[in-house]
Amino acid sequence: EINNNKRREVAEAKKLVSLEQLKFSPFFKRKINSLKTTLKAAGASGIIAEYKTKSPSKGVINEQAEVVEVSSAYTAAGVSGISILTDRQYFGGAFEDLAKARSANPTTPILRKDFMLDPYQVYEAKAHGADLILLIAASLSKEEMLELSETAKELDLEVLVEVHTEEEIEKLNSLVDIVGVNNRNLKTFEVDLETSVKLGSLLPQDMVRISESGLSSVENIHYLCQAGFDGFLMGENFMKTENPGQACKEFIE
Ligand code: IGP
Repeated sequence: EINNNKRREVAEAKKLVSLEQLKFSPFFKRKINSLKTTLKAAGASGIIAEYKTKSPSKGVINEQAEVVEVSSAYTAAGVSGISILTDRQYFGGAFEDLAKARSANPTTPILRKDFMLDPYQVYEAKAHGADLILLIAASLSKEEMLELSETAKELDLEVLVEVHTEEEIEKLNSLVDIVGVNNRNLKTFEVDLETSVKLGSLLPQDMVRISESGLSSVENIHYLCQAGFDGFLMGENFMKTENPGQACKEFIE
């Protein structure tokens, strides 16, 4: 259902803005900030902090947090990367949020978090200042994942693939930069950190890996770090507070 809605949304967007027009964005000329590099840097916090104002599992999370303020505070707190939701329907996101976060944080790796299914969306990501895109293995075929990865590489973007089951690992390709294990079952919304531990052990040894969703304590991070994870994607734990940037700062300290 999400995919069908997205297809419709992309078809509408294509009518309004052509690929050629997207290429005129000044963000097309910038050099990307590599999340893979910041995650592997000595002393990296590994925290990838997310900006999202609502979600299907929680409804409204935060109504007043402003993207420039929050993303700048995330950077100041020492995150390794930032994730910005651009999906409006389910997560209350917007392209403007991505572009604003980019302008406010010129050197922080930024992920466009959305449901990608068409190469056009990879151009959109680039045009609004993203450094990497997310491909959700559960909703794409191996062929689609390869095509979207190729487009990302043509535009010098990094590729993060999200997996939740063992079978989905088969869909990885050689262009993938980072694998994210989603601890949240997207059907039941249940979270289980053991998903990360289990799938992490099945990933290629040298693959940069992050654990996503349901992380709320320093103990969670230490546990996953010991299981070999390089990064930790956290949204709600920060966004549910009145001051997400401050919450992130205190967490990293
Ligand atoms: C963040 P949490 O539980 O910290 O808010 O989760 C992130 O992992 C979650 O937003 C997410 C997501 C996604 C959102 C993971 N995969 C795919 C949209 C689409």
